Amino acid sequence: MNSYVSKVIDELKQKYPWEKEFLQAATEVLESLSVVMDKEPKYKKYSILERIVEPERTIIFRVPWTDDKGEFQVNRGYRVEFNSAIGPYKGGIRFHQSVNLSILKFLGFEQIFKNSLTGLPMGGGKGGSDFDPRGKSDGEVMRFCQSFMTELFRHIGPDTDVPAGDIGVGGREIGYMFGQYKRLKNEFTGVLTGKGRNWGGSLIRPEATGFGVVYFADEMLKTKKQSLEGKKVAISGFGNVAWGAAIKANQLGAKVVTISGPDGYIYDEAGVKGEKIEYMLEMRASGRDKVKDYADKFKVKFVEGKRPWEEKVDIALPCATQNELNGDEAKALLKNGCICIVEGSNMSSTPEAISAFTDAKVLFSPGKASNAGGVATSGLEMSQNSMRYSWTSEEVDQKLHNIMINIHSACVNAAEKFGTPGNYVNGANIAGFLKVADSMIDQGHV
Ligand code: 2IT
Repeated sequence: MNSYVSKVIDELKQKYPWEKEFLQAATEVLESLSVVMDKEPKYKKYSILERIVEPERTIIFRVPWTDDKGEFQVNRGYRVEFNSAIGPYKGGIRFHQSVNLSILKFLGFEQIFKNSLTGLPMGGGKGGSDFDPRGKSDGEVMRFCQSFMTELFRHIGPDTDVPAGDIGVGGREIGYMFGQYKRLKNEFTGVLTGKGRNWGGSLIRPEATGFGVVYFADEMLKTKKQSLEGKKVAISGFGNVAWGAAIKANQLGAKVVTISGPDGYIYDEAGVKGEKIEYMLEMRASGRDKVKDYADKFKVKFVEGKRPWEEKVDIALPCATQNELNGDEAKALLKNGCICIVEGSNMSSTPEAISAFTDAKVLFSPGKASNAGGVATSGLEMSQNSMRYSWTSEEVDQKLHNIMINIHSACVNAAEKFGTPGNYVNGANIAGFLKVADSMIDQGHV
């Protein structure tokens, strides 16, 4: 490994030993950049790596709210404004009991490179709270969102930082936060994306992440003269990304046989399609967070406490959360003949899983490339808001599809140029990095 890279990784490990997820994400990116540092001494000269691993600004705040019983509750709120070299900070907000600074730094860091890959002018950021949305009433969610925005509003803006949804934050939460922002600022602007279609949201934004994952998978398969037609697909999760991926995979002729939740996974030999896909939305709206409901309703196999990677499939689309596919599961997929793994969630695979895929030379794409369709369509929402105009579904879908094709070629080209053809991890990290790093150099020592 390049000595500048290993020095920066060592320093990070010493400074933030408890930030497990952030160290994992940063190590992966920096290791990919070793070859770039060997070739281009300017990045060391300008301390680009030391700067890029440090968020420009981190905001941590108290979120007090009152539950339906009138009892006082307190959560922690965060916004990590990681990098604004190529545009305003941009990235989702996650509401989940596991949220902490390490997870948001990992997500914000990934977002820098992902947003760069989209080709749109967006910097990297991420936010959230350890608020647990499970079993909360609409009123509780609204009061929580209003309180969260009452602090956050002073730090964001359409030209400063534009949050969106992530796990636990969908159209309803964006609506409550947008309403509160508007009230506090007396401004109707594109300060958030993922808005409702009646009030500035982009068509196709809800579907975009999952559609993009499948468009990307299609491009990867084309490099091997293959397609999705007739392929068996395992999807994990049943949220927004899994839902969009299931729709598009069906449209392109694949058969989706699994979805999953924190309670286990379901296997549906007849295929997750038609009304069954729409049922995923109902499961999400119920706030129960249980995929067993699907098995009960459609009378299919439910495997408790397991993830779907033990099933025999051609393609795996992890669309649930980080580190949801480990080394043993990767080996099980490979043993069963899986040829293509496309991450829909951020950092779905552990480093051991990635090594197993890379060693086996199967098609593997990291989330920052293959799930970039979500934030790309957020970028398109920002453009429409700035123009005070809206595109049709077909126009947005076409632009999304082109963006995914472009990201795919950017990854393939960078991987090849830097000596690891077919390695989408290196390709995505390098292509995403170069644009941001060169912009940082152009803008001086900031
Ligand atoms: O991880 C992601 O890219 C997102 N949650 C979407 C971010 C966005 O700003 O649309």
